Amino acid sequence: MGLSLRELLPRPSVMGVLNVTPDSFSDGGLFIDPRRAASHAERLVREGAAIIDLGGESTRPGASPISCEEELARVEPVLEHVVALGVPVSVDTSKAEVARRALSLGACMVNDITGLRGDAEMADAAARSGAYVCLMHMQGDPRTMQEAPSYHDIVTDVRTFLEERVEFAISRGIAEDRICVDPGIGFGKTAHHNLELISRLEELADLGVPVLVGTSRKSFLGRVLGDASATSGPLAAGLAAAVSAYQAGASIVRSHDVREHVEALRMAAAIECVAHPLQAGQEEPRRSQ
Ligand code: HH2
Repeated sequence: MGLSLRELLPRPSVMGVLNVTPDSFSDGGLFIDPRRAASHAERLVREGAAIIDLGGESTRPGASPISCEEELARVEPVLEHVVALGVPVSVDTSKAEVARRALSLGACMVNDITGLRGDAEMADAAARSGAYVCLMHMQGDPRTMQEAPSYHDIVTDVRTFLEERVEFAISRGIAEDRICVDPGIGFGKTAHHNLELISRLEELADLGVPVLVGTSRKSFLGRVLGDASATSGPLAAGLAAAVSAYQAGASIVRSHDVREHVEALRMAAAIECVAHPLQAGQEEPRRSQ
């Protein structure tokens, strides 16, 4: 049984990003060395990360996929150090074999940017080990997703997709209280799509499972600020986006800059507590059955 995801990661929680890749869009190459990765993980925990998201494959726009062996060779040497810190660990992967191995070494969550569509064995791998699962929306795949993203209505389309993915996950044996959903900021979306998703996030929060949002350092932040060719965005803009997402119902914020996000979200939570004392600490509305 164990804790529900809401108990493990109460709103608001910060998920600290640890990319052990040579080519991630904002921190590629920094933590390839397992000792540097382990000490960065320690720092993220000190700064208040409630969970560490360990990723061995970049999903930046234009990224090409890597093999399972390559991904495991990056993730495995770091995983045991991070698990030893005593903080929950999520593995950012869409490969069932990587997820299985990481879960067997102590990770407790699978963060799958394909929403369990990338590998037919992923749902089973997560269900068998009782893992927590993050189901993310992405239009297309990282190689081509930013070429011409198009939606009928971005929020309705993403909501319909996530609702279907939650049903799918439950049908494959993953407990509803172990699932969170993510609109996939920057994954097959224009800057305007991302802004609209954040501004109407309540429409996803009412699916009844926690919503995770990752705006940290993403290029739309730089683009909104006027740099049309930005490939990443500044911290202050990311914090504003994260706080807006929280105010619209997000529970978990995925970030590279943990201390700043923890401080900003604590402040936003303190204000919410004063504004809505009766709702403070209450569960979000349940999904209608
Ligand atoms: N964003 C990235 C990677 N994984 N997972 C979820 N659930 N939500 C996100 O928004 C998300 C994610 C991209 O950021 P990063 O890991 O820093 O970059 P890269 O994919 O280049 O390693």
